Amino acid sequence: MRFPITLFFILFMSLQGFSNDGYKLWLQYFPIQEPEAWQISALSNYEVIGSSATISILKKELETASIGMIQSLNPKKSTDHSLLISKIEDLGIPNLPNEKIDQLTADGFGIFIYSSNQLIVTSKTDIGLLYGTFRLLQYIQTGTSIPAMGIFESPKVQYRVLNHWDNLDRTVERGYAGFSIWNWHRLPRHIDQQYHDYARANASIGINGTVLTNVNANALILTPEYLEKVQALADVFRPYGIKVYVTARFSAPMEIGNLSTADPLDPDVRQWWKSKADEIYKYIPDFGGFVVKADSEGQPGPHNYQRTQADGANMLAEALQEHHGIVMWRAFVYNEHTPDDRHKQAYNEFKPLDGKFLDNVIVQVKNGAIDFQPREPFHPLFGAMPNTPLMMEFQITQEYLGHDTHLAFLAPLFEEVLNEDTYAKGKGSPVAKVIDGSLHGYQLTGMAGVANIGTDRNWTGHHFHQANWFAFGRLAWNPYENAQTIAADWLRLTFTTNPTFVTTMQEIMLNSREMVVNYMTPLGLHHIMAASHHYGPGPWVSGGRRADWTATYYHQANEKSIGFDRTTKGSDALSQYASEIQQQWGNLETVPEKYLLWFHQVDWNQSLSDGDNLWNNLARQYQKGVEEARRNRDTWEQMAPYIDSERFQHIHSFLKIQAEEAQWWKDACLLYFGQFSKMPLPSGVEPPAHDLAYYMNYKPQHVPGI
Ligand code: BDP
Repeated sequence: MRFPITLFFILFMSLQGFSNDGYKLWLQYFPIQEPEAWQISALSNYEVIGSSATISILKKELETASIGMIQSLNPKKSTDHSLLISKIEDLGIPNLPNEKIDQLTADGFGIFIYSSNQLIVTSKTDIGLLYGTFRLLQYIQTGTSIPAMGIFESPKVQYRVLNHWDNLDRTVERGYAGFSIWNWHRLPRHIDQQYHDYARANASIGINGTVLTNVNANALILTPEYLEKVQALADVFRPYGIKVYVTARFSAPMEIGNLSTADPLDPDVRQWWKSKADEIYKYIPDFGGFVVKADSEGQPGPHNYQRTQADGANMLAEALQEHHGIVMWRAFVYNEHTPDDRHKQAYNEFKPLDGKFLDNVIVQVKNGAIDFQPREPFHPLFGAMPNTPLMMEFQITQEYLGHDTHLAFLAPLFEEVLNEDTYAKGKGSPVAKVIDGSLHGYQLTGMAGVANIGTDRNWTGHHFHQANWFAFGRLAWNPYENAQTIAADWLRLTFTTNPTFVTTMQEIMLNSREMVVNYMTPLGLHHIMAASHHYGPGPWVSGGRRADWTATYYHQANEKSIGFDRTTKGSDALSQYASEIQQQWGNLETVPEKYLLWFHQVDWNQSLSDGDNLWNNLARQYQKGVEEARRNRDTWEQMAPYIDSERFQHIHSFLKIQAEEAQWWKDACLLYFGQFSKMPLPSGVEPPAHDLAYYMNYKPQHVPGI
């Protein structure tokens, strides 16, 4: 029976208008207001050649999209199709742009207009076709026309993976959007629809790997009981082009293998890992491999046996090699017994090991030598390891950027880091070229993002944080994409193509990360958040088990000055960068002000580029951040007419929280630092709402994500 289209349309529109919980992410497929002829014909008259689980997913996607976007329930079955989706080998038509098609990698796709009226999506693989179809649907939804020369794209990075810091009890370390979406207890017998939806969302932005478990690993994941569960997830994800990985606990041979050591050079230990790998591949023939956090923050590792990080990584790599698995070995290695600036430790550890890793190891370097701060200079290892493939680890979840309630669009942060010049081969050696492998000719390339996904109905807590998952996927596919385009695309796919809404919110998104820096850690301040849960300000945090987990270690404020001296006069961390950078950042006159207190200890009355002193500058930055957060809240109030009320209300209440917490940060930090500067707040900076003791005594309980 045919559903009356008008009735369907009215029903759809009303759902769209009043209730939308955000579950559909950027795959809303809402009705196109005035569809153009090519959009209608593509969505109503298409043919897909081929059959496989992936092709079935692709066909279903086209159906969902055409019902949603043009309310077409019955695609025409004419022979002269307006849209043809087929692998190259099955296309069977002459005069194709073969040169461009030949250059595509396995995941790549071409979308082009053939003989003036037919749109073709093609690829060498089914996964490439799925990627191409998603891209075409995004073009249709956003009202973007297909350029005359077509679109021919291959991912610039091979391993585009999410890292879930999910524990087996379903808590999520640094996760703020509910519990883990992996319901280990019900697996493998129950396969939740959400696993399919997760894979589909990832495939729509080109993500091709998922690390299911926390870097602070639990060896249980390697036992048969859990491998069955991992297998069930792998089976769901496979047709979406997504491989699974798990974190390998270095001491697993002792914990679940009854060995007395985990020494990477011990033959029994090596054999144990080999057998374990063989066992895993029986469950999951295309298992991706391991991610390892070793010798860091209490995790076991090769240091326990006086071995190097390469010894550890190579042992696992050897076990995976014949199965084509890889090891993503994290460079986030530091410890409290090394009396050196934490900033320097990863470089000191890994630089001497350059070239000593097996071919299936890629070293995963965190964004920033400290820890995912709202702003960090790029990690000095990028550019310093020409003979060892390095991959980027970004943090999508907002451990240090206000958790789930603070709107911070992270594409500008990722972009800033990717664009920084390492000078590894002279000017023009940006981090992006390290990541895509072109600078050093790496054989493996990758980008990891620590996921912000949880059981919240909208996946990410803040609706706008879906944009960070989206942006990560886009930048992992192409690290040269720009934040403006990503923001506009996401807004148009997620909410509406209305230009007033898109332009207004795009601007807010693009400025939002800088705003967070302003009200949290301006001018290069870092690591001044509350201890343990990292929620809210804590510039007074000191003492405890280790200095490099305190705030006072990093800001070094005293009555004369503030900031961490990383020049030759201080910790000399700057010497780990190229000489061009050392010269620029090492000099008070030339260091970009955004990194000022990261690298220098500066007198309170030092005058900055605007002629005013450091204290006044700092205070004004905090105030600016607060004002912007308030302005965003007010601007959002004008957006009500453009979107559904459910998401409008949700976002509104989060923006109110953000404005309040921005003020909390400003008041607490300025009161605290003001004790040292002993200077009054400059004009235009509001006096704090409470005294310092109030903020120091305010201790929120049961903050999630620890
Ligand atoms: C820090 C987190 C901690 C992680 C650690 C890591 O506070 O929860 O375990 O990094 O990346 O950012 O290993």
